[in-house]
Amino acid sequence: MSTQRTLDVGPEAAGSLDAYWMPFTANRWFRDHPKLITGARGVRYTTSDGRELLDSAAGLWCSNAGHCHPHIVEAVQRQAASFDYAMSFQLGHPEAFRLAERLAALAPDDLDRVFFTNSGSEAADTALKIALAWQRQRGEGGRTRLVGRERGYHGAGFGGISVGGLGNNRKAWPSALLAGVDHLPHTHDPARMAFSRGQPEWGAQLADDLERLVALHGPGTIAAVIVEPAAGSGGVIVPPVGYLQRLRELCTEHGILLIFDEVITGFGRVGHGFGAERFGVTPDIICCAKGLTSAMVPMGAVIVREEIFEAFMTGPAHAVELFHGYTYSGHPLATAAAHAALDVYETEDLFAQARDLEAQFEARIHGLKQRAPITDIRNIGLMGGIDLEPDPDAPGARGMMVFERAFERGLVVRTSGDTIALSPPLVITPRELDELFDLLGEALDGID
Ligand code: PXG
Ligand code: PLP
Repeated sequence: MSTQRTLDVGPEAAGSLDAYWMPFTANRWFRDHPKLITGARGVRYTTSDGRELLDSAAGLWCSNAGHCHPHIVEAVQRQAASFDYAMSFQLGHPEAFRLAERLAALAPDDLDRVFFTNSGSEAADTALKIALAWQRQRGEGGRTRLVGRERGYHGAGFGGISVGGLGNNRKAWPSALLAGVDHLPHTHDPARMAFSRGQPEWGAQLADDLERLVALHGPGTIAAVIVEPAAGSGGVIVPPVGYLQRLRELCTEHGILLIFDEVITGFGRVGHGFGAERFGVTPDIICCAKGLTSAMVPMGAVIVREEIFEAFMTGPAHAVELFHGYTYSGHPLATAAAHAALDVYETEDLFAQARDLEAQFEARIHGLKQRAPITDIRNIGLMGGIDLEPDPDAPGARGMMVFERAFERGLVVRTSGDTIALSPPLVITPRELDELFDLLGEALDGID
């Protein structure tokens, strides 16, 4: 057994860092360079040693209303004191029905039926299961194939990693990936679109690859295509002008369901309720999570077209129509948090605020170009990606260095390999946004 590491996290507690196996983390590095957060408010964290940090990532793309928003805190406290939980199968509670209605109203067109989950991963798996089951239900049981996209992220479940397109997330489980999955090409071509602002002009035709897959496997074989309208984890990949429209046309033409995974792009991240609205394309199914509760309590949701729901409403009335669900689907605490987060988005007009901040965000992120060896910068709404040129001898090292240097200067940035992803809380002020980019610029200055 290795030497136990201990850490003083304040007068009230001293603990060991050994038992917790951290998610998507360099665990040994963390034990040697621990960074513990003990408080959060608005756009800032406090650390165990009493420092303040500006949060450029809204948690992990999720604390859209800012941390510990008083309205959401109060709603959750009140809920916890009055009604914790009731059986979620065959019993319901009124607020979950009301929340489903609010989400249906936020989603485009006839995406009017809502299935609750506890995370984005569960939302992605749920959407894929509904898509496959729906095709059977309507007599298209031959449609068993699923199509994702390179560099896509749809969570960490077996379904999500199968349609996902991040090699690191798949390579340890080659035998466990779903059969019958193909991937469209990703849309990031630095040779043609480096440093583009907003949507790149080039690349709509990359959607045509779906026709190749239809031809290859034959008509009537593909159940659904799942994409993030703008990819987040894969490095903030902004859809080329016309790309999502083309994908929509092809899916409609070939009887394929189009699933938008809006776990990141939902709830104001691109200046609208959903990316579907921002990009003017209506999918058949939307997955969401994260900003749904502004990360106060975990929750995800899958919003489907009325027609999809209706196709399941056959057979005897007493029979379960879809054998799927979670103990905590529509959990009362998460439901209360989601209502309160939606209240805040409405009363503080945060989606419009994100739109208003987009020009400043765009100008400042592209202003970083000369600060370090940077090969590309991309932005849409309040999400942005910066690619550092990898050190040929140590890929990922520059990214880690920026993370550490920013942290020392009072800024938390999300880095993944040599890509920096920015997604500040929507409540950030213009002055705080300047502070964020000033600090990031300083962190980048030392990189060569
Ligand atoms: N779909 C998408 C599009 C996501 O971005 C998930 C599904 C999974 O959600 P859960 O709640 O199961 O994590 C996500 C989550 C990062 C990062 O820094 C991104 C996510 C999660 C953690 C880190 O890129 N996205
Ligand atoms: N594993 C076991 C043994 C269970 O009993 C259950 C739920 O009853 C689950 C997993 C699934 O848990 P959840 O519904 O919280 O996803």
